[in-house]
Amino acid sequence: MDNLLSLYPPCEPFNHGFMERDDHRIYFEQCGNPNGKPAVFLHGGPGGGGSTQVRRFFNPDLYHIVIFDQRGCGRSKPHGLLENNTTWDLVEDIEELKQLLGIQKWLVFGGSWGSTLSLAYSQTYPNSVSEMILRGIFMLREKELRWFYQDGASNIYPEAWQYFLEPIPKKERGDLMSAYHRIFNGDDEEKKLNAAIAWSKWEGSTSSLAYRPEMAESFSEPEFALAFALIENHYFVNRGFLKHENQLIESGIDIIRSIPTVIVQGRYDMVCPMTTAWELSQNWPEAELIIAPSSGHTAFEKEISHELIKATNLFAKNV
Ligand code: STX
Repeated sequence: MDNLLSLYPPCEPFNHGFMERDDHRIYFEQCGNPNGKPAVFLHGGPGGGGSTQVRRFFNPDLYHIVIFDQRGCGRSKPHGLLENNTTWDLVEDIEELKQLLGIQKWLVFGGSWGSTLSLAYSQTYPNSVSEMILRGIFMLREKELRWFYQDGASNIYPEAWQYFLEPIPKKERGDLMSAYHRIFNGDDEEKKLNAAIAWSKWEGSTSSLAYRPEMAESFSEPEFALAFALIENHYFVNRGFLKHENQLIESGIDIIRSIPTVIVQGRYDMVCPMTTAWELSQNWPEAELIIAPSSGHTAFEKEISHELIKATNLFAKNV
C-alpha cells in the first residue's frame, strides 16, 4: 500500500488529573481541542496503561481526546492493585469519567483488551457511545487464552516461548496460566518479579509481525511488567468476569448493532488471531471489518495505524 496515513504530530495534554474511586486513583488526561468531538482511548492488557503515542491516532484540531490509565496500571495508583479491579469496575470508571468531563456521548477507540472493554462498556451504556473503532479483537474466550498462553502462538515463536516457560517447573506446565497465578499470589517477591517479566516479555515479543527487540525490552521493564502481568493474569484466570464466554461477542451485539463501528484486524495477529474478529463480524455484519493484510497485533503496525487514522478521520465528520 502506498501513501499510508501516519500518526499525527506529538501533542501535550491541556489538562490531566485523577479520579478517586474505591481505593483507586485513576489517572486521566485530555488532549487536542477541548471543543472538538469527544473520543476516549481504552488501552490494552489489561494492565498496559496509556502511552503518549496513542494521542496521535486523532486529529488534535478536530478531537477532544481523553486517555486514562485503567485501575492499577500506568500512572494510576496504587500500582498493581487487584482489589476492586474487574471489567465492570472499569466500565463504571469510563462512564464516571465521561460525566466528570461533562461529555454526553463519545467515540470509543480500543484495541486488543481495549476492544473487549469497548464492547463491555458500549453494551452497558449504549447511549453513551457515538461510534466505535476496534482493533485486534480479543474476547477472552477459552480458545483465545489457550492459543496465547498454552498452545498456539508457542508454535510460531518457539524461542520466545522457551523464555515464557522458564519460571514454571516442568510438572506444572499443563496449565501455565494457573501456574503463573500461584507465583503472582505467592510471597516470593523475587520469583514474582522474574515471572512477571517473563509473562510480559512474551507479549512484547509476539505483538509485531517483524520481531522488534526494543518492544520486547520495553515490556520487560520491571515496573511495567509487574502491573501488566499481575493484572492480565488476574483478569484471565477470572475469564474477564463475564457471565459466559460469548456474552460480548454474541448475546450483547443486539444492544450495539446500530452504533457505527469499524473493526481493524491484522491478518497475522499472533496475540489475538483473526478468527475472533471474523466471528464478531459474522454476528455483527453492520460493523465494517477491515483486514490489514501484512500486519500483526500492534496498533503501530504501519497498515493498522493507517486504517485506524482513516477511521478517526472519517468519524470526525460526524458531529
Ligand atoms: N493482551 C492483549 C492486549 O490487550 C493479551 C495487549 N497487548 N499489548 C498491549 O495490550 C499493550 C500494547 C497495551 C501493552
